[in-house]
Amino acid sequence: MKATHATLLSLALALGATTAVRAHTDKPHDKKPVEVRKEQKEWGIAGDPKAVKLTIEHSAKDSMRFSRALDRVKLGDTVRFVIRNDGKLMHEFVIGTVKENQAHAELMKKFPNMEHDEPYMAHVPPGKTAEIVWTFNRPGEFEFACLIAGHYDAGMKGMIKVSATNVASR
Ligand SMILES: [Cu+2]
Repeated sequence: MKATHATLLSLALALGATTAVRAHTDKPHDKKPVEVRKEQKEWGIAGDPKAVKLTIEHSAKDSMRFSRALDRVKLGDTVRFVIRNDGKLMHEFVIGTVKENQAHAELMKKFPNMEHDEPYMAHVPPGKTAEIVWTFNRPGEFEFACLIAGHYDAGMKGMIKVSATNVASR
């Protein structure tokens, strides 16, 4: 048992203890979790960086807009989203269904300091860049949005269309 414990401990240290046991701390979520939970969602699943097919860049602006309002991807594609914050405010990029994002945005209004971090979210401080690697293994129309209180309602969102057939352009 001792050996197992020591092994786990050294593993935790190797991974970075703060990220390994990162559940509900007071730390700002500026670090990517080391261990990505691969949980199937309606809008896909956390992707493997080695499987990236396509990189989509977004710029987040204080005008409460992203630089793109529509992304088209193909079913099965693993996409690297690179989100640059060109504003002076904190922004984020959260992928989900419209319903999920709306519910989440409401929650963020009630609890503006709510801790949330998932593989389909990026929290991007001003001047910084963050990435999400996501595999779209479900067809449909999804949404990317900034769920910071007030930003979603101001229109800081866009669509991701995942088509099962070939798309002519993106
Ligand atoms: Cu925002």
